[in-house]
Amino acid sequence: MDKVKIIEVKQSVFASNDERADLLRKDLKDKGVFLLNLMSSPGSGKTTTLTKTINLLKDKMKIAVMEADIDSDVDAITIANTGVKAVQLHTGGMCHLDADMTRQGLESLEESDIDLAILENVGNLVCPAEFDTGACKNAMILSVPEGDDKPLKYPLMFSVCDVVLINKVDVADFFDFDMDKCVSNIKMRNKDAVIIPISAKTGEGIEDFVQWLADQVKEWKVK
Ligand SMILES: Nc1nc2c(ncn2[C@@H]2O[C@H](COP(=O)(O)OP(=O)(O)OP(=O)(O)O)[C@@H](O)[C@H]2O)c(=O)[nH]1
Ligand SMILES: [Mg+2]
Repeated sequence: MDKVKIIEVKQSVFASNDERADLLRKDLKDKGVFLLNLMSSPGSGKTTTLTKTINLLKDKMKIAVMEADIDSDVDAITIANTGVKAVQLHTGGMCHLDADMTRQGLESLEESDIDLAILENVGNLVCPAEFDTGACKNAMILSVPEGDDKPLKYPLMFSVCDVVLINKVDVADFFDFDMDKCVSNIKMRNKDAVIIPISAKTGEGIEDFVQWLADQVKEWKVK
């Protein structure tokens, strides 16, 4: 039997993605489900970060993950190996998910009582930032090898994010990456963004992200 389900999600036929996104957020609120949308360029460490995060949180809350990619099921299998429910969403070549595609993904999880649903969006610093998925919070990962100038080049991605994880700090010595410059570039785009340097490889900083995430889930459920 296949390890994970693969769902072909279809682009929304609805005119207003923003309205669909607000509706999805309201439904999530009513059900007490917190949805995190995780974005980044390909290979910055989304799946590795999620694996570490899930291992620290899975005994405290019920987690389910949607892995969105143009093809393959490798990320969903990686996440399913942590023991939480994971589905692979195929976007039919699209470089992002919209709110209705996200709703199709949530329905395909076929799970009740989820506390935390996570969407690993398609790896891309442009299109995913343009479409509200209906998530309660947006997270993005910028990894050290990509360079500290990315907030200057991709403003929207940084301005829509609630938290920015600066990943792969374990290899910082091998790159001309200026952490202070990076933080100030992010703050220029989004003064309210929470910034957490991490290494998904060594685990450095992951507990700080887990704490941030657990606080968001708690806050979403009580309000
Ligand atoms: N040195 C180092 N390597 C890392 C770290 N995090 C991830 N990697 C490596 O970076 C590569 C890509 O990691 P993934 O977690 O697959 O990245 P992703 O963002 O999920 O990639 P896509 O889903 O393809 O967009 C893998 O070889 C990881 O082992 C880190 O903190 N440090
Ligand atoms: Mg991945």
